[in-house]
This record gives sequence, C-alpha cells and structure tokens, in this order.
Amino acid sequence: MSGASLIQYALSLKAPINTWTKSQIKAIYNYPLMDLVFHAQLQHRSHHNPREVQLCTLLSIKTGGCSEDCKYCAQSSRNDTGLKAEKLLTLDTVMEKARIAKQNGSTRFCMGAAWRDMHGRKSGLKKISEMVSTINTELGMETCVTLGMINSEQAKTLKQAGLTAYNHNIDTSKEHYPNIISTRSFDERLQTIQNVENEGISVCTGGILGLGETEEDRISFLHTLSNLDKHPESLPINRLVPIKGTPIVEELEKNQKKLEFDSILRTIATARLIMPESIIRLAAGRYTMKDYEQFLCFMAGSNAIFTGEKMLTTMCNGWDEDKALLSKWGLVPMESFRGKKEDIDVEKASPFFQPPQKKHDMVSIV
Ligand code: SAM
Ligand code: DTB
Ligand code: SF4
Repeated sequence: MSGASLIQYALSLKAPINTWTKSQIKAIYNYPLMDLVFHAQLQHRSHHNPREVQLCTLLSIKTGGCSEDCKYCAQSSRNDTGLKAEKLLTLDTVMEKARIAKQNGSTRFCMGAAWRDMHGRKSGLKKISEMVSTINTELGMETCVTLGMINSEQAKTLKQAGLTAYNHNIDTSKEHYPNIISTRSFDERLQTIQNVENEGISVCTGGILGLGETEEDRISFLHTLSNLDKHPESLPINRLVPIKGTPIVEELEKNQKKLEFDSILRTIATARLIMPESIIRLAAGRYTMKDYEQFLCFMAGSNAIFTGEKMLTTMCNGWDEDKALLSKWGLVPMESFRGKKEDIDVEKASPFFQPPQKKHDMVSIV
C-alpha cells in the first residue's frame, strides 16, 4: 500500500488498531511533510477537541543517586553531572508544589523518582501512595508517577491510592536501546508497562528523540508503541536535553549526530495518525524549541505539555509564558479527567471538532 492509501486507511479507522507493521509506519513517516502534518491534524480533529491542550506539572520527589546507567540522564550516579542525591520529599512539600501547579492551571501532577525499581521500598511506596491519594482528594488533580520498574502488587497499591497514570518510557527502539542503557532490558520496560496496564492504571510511555538514533529506530520505536495491547493513554516525546557529564553528549559530539526538527515533526505526526486516541505530550527539551516549532508540533497532533518551574532537573517553560503562547494560538487548557472524544463537551468544543461517531467494524487492509 502507498503512503497515501495508508494515511487514508488510518483516517478511516473508527477504533485504534495494534497491528501496524514497520513498513506501513515507514511509508507514513516518509510521506511529504506538508501532507503528513495536514492529515495528522485531520486525525487529531476527529479524536480530540483541537482547542484543548493538557497542562501537566512535574516534580522530582527523589532526586539523583540512581543506580541505572542511562547515558542521557543527569540523575545516574555513574554520570559525573555534579547533581547531589537527595531524600524523598515530604508530603507537605509535595502538596505545596501540587497546590501551586493547580493554581496555575495544571490538571495533572506528575512525580518522578530516580530509582531503578521499587524493590525493598515499602515505606517509599506507602509515602508515595499517600501523596497520590492526598492530591486526589484535596486537589482533585490527575496524578502520574514515574518510579522505575514496578511489579503487579506495587501497581495494585498505587491503583488503590487513586493513581491516574504511570510513566515508564521505552525511550527508543528495541534495536538502539542497548546502546543507551545496559543495566536493564527493553523487555523489562515492557513488563512494567504490562503490570501497570493489568491493574487498570493509564499507561504513559514514550521516549527521547536525539539519542543518535536513525530514522529506522524512530519507526521501530513507533512500531513498539502502536503494537502494545492498548495504545498509551499518554505518549511523551522528549527532545534530548544534552547534560554536561553524560556519556551521550560526548558520543553525539564525536559522531556529529544532530537531530533535525523535521524528524521530531514526522515522529509526532506519524504517532498521531497511527495512535489517534493517545495524548501526545511535548516533554523535555521543549524550552529549546522556538515558538513556531512548538506550533508545528501542535499542528502535527501534540496536545499536552509539561509546564511549570522545572522538569525533573532541567528547565521547563513557565506557566505564564505557556498561557500567553496558548492563548495567542486559540488553545485552552484541557479539563481534568478528560481526553477521549467520548468525554468531550461538544458545546464547549471548537466548531471544527467532529463529534464521536458510532463505531464501525474495522476496515481490512490490503
Ligand atoms: N527513573 C525512572 C525511569 O527511568 O523510568 C523515572 C525518571 S526518568 C528521569 C523519566 C524519563 O525522563 C526517562 O525515561 C527519559 O525518557 C526522560 N529523560 C531523562 N533525562 C532526559 C534528558 N536528558 N533529555 C530528555 N529526556 C530525558
Ligand atoms: C517524560 O517522558 N518526561 C518527563 C516525565 N516523563 C517524567 C521527564 C523528563 C526529564 C527530563 C530531564 C530532567 O529534567 O532531568
Ligand atoms: Fe535512573 Fe530514570 Fe535517570 Fe535512568 S532515566 S538513570 S532510571 S532516573
């Protein structure tokens, strides 16, 4: 099938499919950019209110001292980045930050810990569960945590606390992954995602662009995500933030590998076409993008951002700056616990939003 027919096929589907092949994804990814972005925007409009952008704020609740060897990360104890390891924050500190995030219009609060996994962290899990349930009950915000690998029992505990989503990135393609991380496998990442999914927690998973990956890697990365049993509820696209002292920075300099903005745009547009219902979040490195680059990412189908004082250890675009930008473009914050087209208040939506249609049988592909 040609790129054009595959795009038409993607647009004709009434429900997401998880049978995309690498060659189909490649044909879509390589379609002439203007047409690719245009059709991604059409897909976006038939699954989401095109005016809405989800505002999410991050907090590092346990910074630094991580035992993993992720080549890009400021928080790995193996990387000489000058970051000091800290203890788990207290409930009071976290609530203060969550309150500020809510006052500034964020509806999802995401807490990150620099841990490999939750093995032997019973008291940590208890404290984090308390943070999740207090944010839920006192502030009514969606919650997301990213704590490294977790098993089914730990996922169950977080679900009982009222956790909305768990972030666990596959980061890159299965093929490129061993070049980036050696202390845990790609399949271990998938296992945690499965554990989270099985307990009925929304899965937030995506990756980083700019790790010296090839176009084939970006296609393979999208292939893994779009072939998960269920597409991620939320799909973060991070642009590598080059941190001094991390091995990836030296490697990229040596290989003279630079990520073109077009590749980010193609990845987002392709993700939107093949995973129509996922919320695509412009994550780390957004502060390095020019306004018009961010605008193009929204055109290609992104509909969420991290906004606030900080990411985990790197810079984030601030609330006021983001509010001004979104309002200039006629975009509004997404309300809490919203996202799917079935939840959209049609009265409040853009007149260009296409209301949900009855689900049809799947169209077969030739
Ligand atoms: N330790 C947990 C884990 O690895 O799942 C949670 C925290 S970890 C910092 C969350 C994600 O941040 C990583 O999976 C990676 O995708 C992203 N990240 C970390 N450092 C980054 C960097 N320098 N540039 C872009 N994204 C980064
Ligand atoms: C994700 O994909 N990006 C966020 C969130 N999930 C936890 C984290 C980005 C961290 C960027 C590097 C830093 O700030 O240290
Ligand atoms: Fe640790 Fe997560 Fe950083 Fe890897 S990305 S070193 S697991 S904090």
